[in-house]
Amino acid sequence: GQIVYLADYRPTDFVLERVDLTFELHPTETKVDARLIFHRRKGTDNKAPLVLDGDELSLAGLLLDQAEVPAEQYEATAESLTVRDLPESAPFELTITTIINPEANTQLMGLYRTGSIYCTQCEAEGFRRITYFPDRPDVLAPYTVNIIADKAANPLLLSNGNFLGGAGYGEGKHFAAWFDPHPKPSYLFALVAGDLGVVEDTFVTMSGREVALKIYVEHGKEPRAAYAMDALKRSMKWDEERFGREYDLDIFMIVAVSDFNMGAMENKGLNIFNDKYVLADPEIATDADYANIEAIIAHEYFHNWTGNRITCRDWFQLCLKEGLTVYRDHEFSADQRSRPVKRIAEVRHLKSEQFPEDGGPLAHPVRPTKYREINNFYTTTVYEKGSEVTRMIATLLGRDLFKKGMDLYFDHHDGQAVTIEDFIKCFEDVSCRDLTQFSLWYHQAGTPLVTASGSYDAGDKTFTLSLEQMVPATPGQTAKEPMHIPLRMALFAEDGAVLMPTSVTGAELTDDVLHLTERAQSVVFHGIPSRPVLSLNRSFSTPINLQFSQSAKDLALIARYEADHFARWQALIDLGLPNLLQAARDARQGIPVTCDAAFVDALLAAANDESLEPAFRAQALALPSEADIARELGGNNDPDAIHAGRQAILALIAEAGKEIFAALYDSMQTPGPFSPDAASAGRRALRNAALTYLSQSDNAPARAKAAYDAANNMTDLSAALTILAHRFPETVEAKAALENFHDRFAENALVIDKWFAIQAAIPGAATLERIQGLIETPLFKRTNPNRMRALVGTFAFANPTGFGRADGAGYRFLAQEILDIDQRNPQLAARILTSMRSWRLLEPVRADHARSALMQIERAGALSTDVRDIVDRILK
Ligand code: B3K
Ligand code: ZN
Repeated sequence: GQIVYLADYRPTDFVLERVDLTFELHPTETKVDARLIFHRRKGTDNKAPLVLDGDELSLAGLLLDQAEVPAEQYEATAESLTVRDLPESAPFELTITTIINPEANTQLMGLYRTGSIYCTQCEAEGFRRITYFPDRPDVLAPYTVNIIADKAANPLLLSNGNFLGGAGYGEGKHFAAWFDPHPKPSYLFALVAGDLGVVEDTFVTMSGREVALKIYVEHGKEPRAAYAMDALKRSMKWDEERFGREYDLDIFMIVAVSDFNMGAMENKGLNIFNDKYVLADPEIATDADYANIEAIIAHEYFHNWTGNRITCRDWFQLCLKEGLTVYRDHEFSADQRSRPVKRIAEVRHLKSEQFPEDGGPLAHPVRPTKYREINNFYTTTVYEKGSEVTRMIATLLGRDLFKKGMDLYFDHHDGQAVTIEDFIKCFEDVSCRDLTQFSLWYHQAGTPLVTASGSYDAGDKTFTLSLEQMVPATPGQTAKEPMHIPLRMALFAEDGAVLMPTSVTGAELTDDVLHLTERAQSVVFHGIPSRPVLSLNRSFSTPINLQFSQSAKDLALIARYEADHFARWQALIDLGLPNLLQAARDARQGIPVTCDAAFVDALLAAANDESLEPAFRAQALALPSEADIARELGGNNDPDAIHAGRQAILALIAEAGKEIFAALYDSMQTPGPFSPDAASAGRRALRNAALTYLSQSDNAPARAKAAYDAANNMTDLSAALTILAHRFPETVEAKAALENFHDRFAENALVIDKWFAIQAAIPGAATLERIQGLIETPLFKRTNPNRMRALVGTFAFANPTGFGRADGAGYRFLAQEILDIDQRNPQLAARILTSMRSWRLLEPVRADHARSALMQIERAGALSTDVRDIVDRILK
């Protein structure tokens, strides 16, 4: 685990011209012949040896221009292959033979087995587990891939690019050849072999080319791939219309597998997916699953241009492809569904995942400058904050110039491996705006805190807004520079009308975007006839913490009149949050919890407002989570008090809104056959939110049980089960429903994951024992990442009272699990361990327990680099 620094980047000494791979597949002894054609890069040292990367490899043969290489000319270890005395200018061909064991590959990086399928995962550094190679993203070449395998077991032989041909190969074997003409880095290589079913379709591109679309899934599950196929076609169309991007091969394939370390992978022409993000039908998938499938299918498809055609020069530039591609998939979903509701969901996610990362020991810039394990940098900062930064560029430039900048980027850098600086320059070139200060968003970690206060002068008819910004210190970065912060805003009169200033001094205002660029700025709005109500950071135009005290009256006005529905939702949250924080404090002191009527009234008004879409009303009713409240409280936190306080507020709202919720529960039915569209999903979300409140005021499981019995789709079924299990875990109703769910779906791994996850999230200290019991059940599979995330991951990430029980047993349990998982799958272990990142915000007794558990991990002998890196940083 050496530290890698951005500053050390230099191009390779050798240029790779072509790659020709031959795989003879075997479960435990797969033979790989890699024929690589190189030439020495002009202007580099004529004597430099060629050094290739490896990981757990052993060399079985080495030829230079078809001749055996003498032992003294090379050196091979598990981690590298060094070849000396290579031609000074002529191209040469190196043939490297390795024998690898897919069955033994439990890391799920490189070539591995999932069930009886062979599949690969190469990003970031998995290709070096297949053969010795210059395994870095700035080495691009066209690939030919030949696959030889037993025909009966592997009728399907797939790789990147276009199919060249196939034939029998004797002894019950066959082979297939693929050619990918688009030069690509090794991390985009993929191979799949096995026996799978397929769903087929076609897409005609904007220039009239027909592309074959294929989604491969387990036999018998083909109908469950229909929604993914539909999402794929919509994505292809959208990318043509919105970004002018056309697909570039004759075939686009997606393969769904059950064992996968993350969501999906954008390999050129051959995306490999966690089957959780492909398979759906009303019986097994929730509305959230459908939305995730749509977003991830789109995301991986969009990578074809943002990531594959134009890739990263080095892994420090990861946000170049990830931040941009998340931005693109967010925009896609916003166009396909409701834009404000999508924005609300994004901001909820950003605040609950990225803000804690940015405010804790794992904080790092969107474009980091050093890493010990690159797999630990596939973070919500790189992805989601990276997307927000891209969104801000679009906000600063406006839609047209942003489009121009993107076009220039595609034009200028197609086929290249580039940097964030290259990306930013395209937008500077088209807009003539200097983005130097703006670039700090890529380089400075930490969530900026903006403090705002306003004052109205009736005599002058001016409204003065004082703004201050502060970027908190983060690991390795103590002093920060002021950032360029684009704040969308509007001023409203008492009657909800928009007030337009006659002029503005003290800051640039373009349309509704106010540019905060100094540490402190005083902005004067002239010609304001009456005291305005300020709506600041509309649409969450910038990812900041905003400190701005507004009266409940002003917030209620925004919640009622803002044209920007995101801002309405934010106003409701701002009304509610102080109540939730006070409730947590009161619960801790044993004081009865109360709640402002202004908040309850505004919330119920929104819930009952038929002019608003149901999905929005459901978002309003979903209070900030316990983790959100903990973050806002900021330290010395007691998860039990936070839970009790929040429950008390829920009960007060439930009581006040009884009639409204009962009426909503009846009126929000979705008659007719199930449809996963956004409007129907919104009705279900609102109805299930109403059910949650009704069960609270009933304080009895009957209604949820009836809902469980009546449910005809997974959204309603799992919502009812969640209420039963979380609110009434010890009742016969809950127990029967859990058992029923288990028996009904025992054959369906993705649904059983929900069964595990719902139980892992049951609040309270008793859940740990339940989990220990679940681990012993036959359905628990330690080797399956989805199952581990469902049980152990959900417990650690989404159960503050259970995981954080006062005696520290939850943390000790996690430490044991991490050490165990790490033996097989370091990436998974490291990811789940990040659930401990906010341990310093706990009250002293729990914090002590958490620290001891972390130290137990740190002291363990053979830790992977992945876990070592995370535990060291969390403890620092
Ligand atoms: N690029 C992959 C993630 C790879 C993670 C490697 N540890 C999926 C995606 O972001 O689309
Ligand atoms: Zn991605």
